[in-house]
This record gives sequence, structure tokens and C-alpha cells, in this order.
Amino acid sequence: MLSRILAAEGHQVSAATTGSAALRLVESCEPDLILLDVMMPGMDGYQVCATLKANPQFQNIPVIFITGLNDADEEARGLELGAVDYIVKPFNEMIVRLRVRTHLELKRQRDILSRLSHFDGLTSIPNRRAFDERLVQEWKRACRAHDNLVVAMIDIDYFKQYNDTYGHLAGDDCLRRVAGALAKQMQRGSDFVARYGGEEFVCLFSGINQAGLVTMTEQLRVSIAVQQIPHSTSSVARYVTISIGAAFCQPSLDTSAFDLMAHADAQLFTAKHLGRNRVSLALL
Ligand code: GH3
Ligand code: MG
Repeated sequence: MLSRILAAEGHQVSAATTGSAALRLVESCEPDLILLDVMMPGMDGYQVCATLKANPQFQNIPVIFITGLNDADEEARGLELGAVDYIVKPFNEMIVRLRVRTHLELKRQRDILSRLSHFDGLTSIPNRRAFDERLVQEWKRACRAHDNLVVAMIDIDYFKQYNDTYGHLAGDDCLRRVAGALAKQMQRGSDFVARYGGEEFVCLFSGINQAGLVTMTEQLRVSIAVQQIPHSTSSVARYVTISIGAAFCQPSLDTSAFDLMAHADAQLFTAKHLGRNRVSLALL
């Protein structure tokens, strides 16, 4: 009956008849909203809700309990588990439709805000907040999968002089071009680039070997050099160049993402010190 009412509103509805089937369905269709019964055979609605809220991938999907239990304690329990609303059966069609509409609109606005807060306004690539979150996720994933992880810190050479020579607006344009060129080099789903701040960018790679790392970071350096963006006051070339410091590690409980970042940063310092427009690598 709910499916029919909501489909008639133009929503795309998928239904499951048990808690475990619901969890599988959530994985395959990643819904914007979940309507959940409390009393079901096997796993009850509270357990399904708790399982969803414990999973970072699904915890932001709003859940509305729909139940025959008309009791304040039961309602409180559902809300405490993180549900956004509670509708008692027998329900009023109009009320269900309107509440669903409201919660979908709130979800839509939250998604927009989340996207805005994870992208850099100038270059349109992910920002430092997005990178920090991605690094934590990737670190945990790599620990579980015994995969390796690479952080590459990238800094434009003599960018202060670039601004002084061509003006701040041209500097902004240059940042956009560098960001675009770096983003083009991110070829696998797990490759990630963000603007770390100012004229600094950061990349995250996994599942590459040491030879691959050398090639990959050199390609990043070359991808900027070949743009031939004129830079008459650079002491290292006649065009804009970047320096890269990268660190490679096998995440484990003895090391931390912080160490990996610190080593990449130290390598960037080395690359600058050795003359810029080059890559410096550390294998931890
Ligand atoms: P180095 O080769 O050692 O990296 O020298 P540098 O001049 O690139 O480094 P420095 O840290 O001295 O200068 C960075 C400059 O980047 C200074 C700052 O004005 C500029 N910058 C940072 N963010 C922006 C931005 O959003 N737009 C523009 N146009 N410039 C920016
Ligand atoms: Mg710089």
C-alpha cells in the first residue's frame, strides 16, 4: 500500500519484506529515504536501523519508522536510534506523503551542502576537508586489505613571483589550470586529488608498486610542465613548474596517516631544496 501511494507521487520505490533483505536492498540501491516497519519476523526494525547507523556509508540516509506500536517509549527508542520521524499505523495517506516529501527535501539540501563543503570554490576539485576524510577511510581500507598507500604533496614553484608578475587574477587562473591538469591524471577510481590550500595540492593513490609510483609522480610533474604556462620570473624554468614530495607505505597499526603526510611533506621540502621542478620520494 505504501509502495503504491509513494509511486503515485512519482517516487522510485523498492520494497523488502524482511530486515536482512532490506539491508541488502539498501546496498544495491542506496535510497534517499527509508520507511521501516518495527515488528518484522527475524531482525526487527530497530536492529535494521542500528545496523544502518553504524555504517558510515549508510548512516546519513534518513529513516522513518512506520509502526503499529502506538507508545511513547517505542517512539522515543526509534528516534534515539537516529530515525528522523515516526508514523503510527493505521496511517493517513496525506500525512505520509507530506512527511516523505519534507524529509526528501531536507535530504536533498543536506546533500547539496555536503557537496559544497567538500569542493574548493576556485578550482572545483575536492578541498582539504574532503582529502582528510578520504585519507582516514583509505587508511582503514588499506589496513584491512593489506594494500599500500601513497600521498603526494604538490607545490607550485615560485608562485609568489607569478602573482607579483602577472597579478592575482592570473594567479587564480593558473591555479585552475594546474588543478585541471592534475585531475586529468587521476585515472583509476581510487586516485584522488585535492587542493590542500593556497598553491598546494595533494594526491592519494593505492594499489601501486614502487616502480609505478616513480612513473606516476613523474607524470604528474610533466603534466604541468607540458602546459607551458609562461612564468618569466621563475628561477627554474620559463614556465610554471611544480615540486612533488611523495611517501609510500603499507598501512598498519604501527604507523599512522599522520606519519605518511609528514614524510610526504618532508620530501616536498627536499624537492624544493634540491632545486624545484622535481620529485622526491620516501618509501616507509
Ligand atoms: P616555492 O617555490 O618555495 O614554493 O615558492 P612560492 O613563491 O611558490 O611559495 P610562497 O609560499 O612564498 O608563496 C605562495 C604564494 O601563493 C603566495 C600566495 O599569495 C599565493 N597564493 C595562495 N593562494 C592563492 C590563491 O588562491 N590565488 C592566488 N592568485 N595566489 C595564491
Ligand atoms: Mg610554492
